[in-house]
Amino acid sequence: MDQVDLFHAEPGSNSLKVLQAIHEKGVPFTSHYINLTKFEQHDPAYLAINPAGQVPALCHKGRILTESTVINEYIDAVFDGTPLRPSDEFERAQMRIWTKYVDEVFRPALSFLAWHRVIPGMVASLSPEEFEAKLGRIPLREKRDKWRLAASGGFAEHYLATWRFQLEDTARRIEAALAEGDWLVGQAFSLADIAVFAMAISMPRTYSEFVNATATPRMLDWLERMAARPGVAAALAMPNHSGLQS
Ligand SMILES: N[C@@H](CCC(=O)N[C@@H](CS)C(=O)NCC(=O)O)C(=O)O
Repeated sequence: MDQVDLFHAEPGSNSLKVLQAIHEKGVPFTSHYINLTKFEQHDPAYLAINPAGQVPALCHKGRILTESTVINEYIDAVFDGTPLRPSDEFERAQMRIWTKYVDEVFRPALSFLAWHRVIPGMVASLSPEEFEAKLGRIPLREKRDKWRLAASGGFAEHYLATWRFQLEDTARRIEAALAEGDWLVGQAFSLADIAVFAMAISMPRTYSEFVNATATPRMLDWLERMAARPGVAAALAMPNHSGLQS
């Protein structure tokens, strides 16, 4: 089997998404760790790999792919091993509805709320000049705006309430899907489980008010079954150099 190079951060969020697919498929890979707390994603050497300055990025046969959802479909299409996409086209579409939802709703809501908690503290340790210098290295304008907003006292309550509602609604959707079977789509583990798990893993800890044994028993059981899968367990066991938790 060909080998790939994977540029990634801790086993959390979008990096965990791709690490799970790689380990589940058994794809041989070289790990290139990018330390986000040291802003290594904005180093010129990494920007040459992904000009957006974000992880993960995959290199296969000298060609680079970005976007975790797209990378995972590519890995499943190109490499042998357990299929991670349903063969039935309707179920495959259902899988994509989950991965699209993760990218467009679930992950942004989680991410904005985490920024709201963490960024003001990080920025407080920088002088205004250091802050501007860090911002100047960020290639994506929306990322620079997100930093500025989070640093200037945080996001408006209206947005915070919307993101909290979206997370609670996500927990309800996961619980409802798992009433139909052991996995999110059809009767088999798929990229839908991988994408949702990468984001939901920390929710029993960070959002215990609505992810708990009373409100979401099936989701808790699914999180445990996911973490016990050998491929997922191997992804979770990847080093966490910075101590960041997803
Ligand atoms: N749409 C991209 C998003 C990638 C992304 O947001 N990566 C985060 C880590 S989970 C990152 O690199 N953050 C650092 C930064 O943007 O400076 C994907 O799915 O791969």
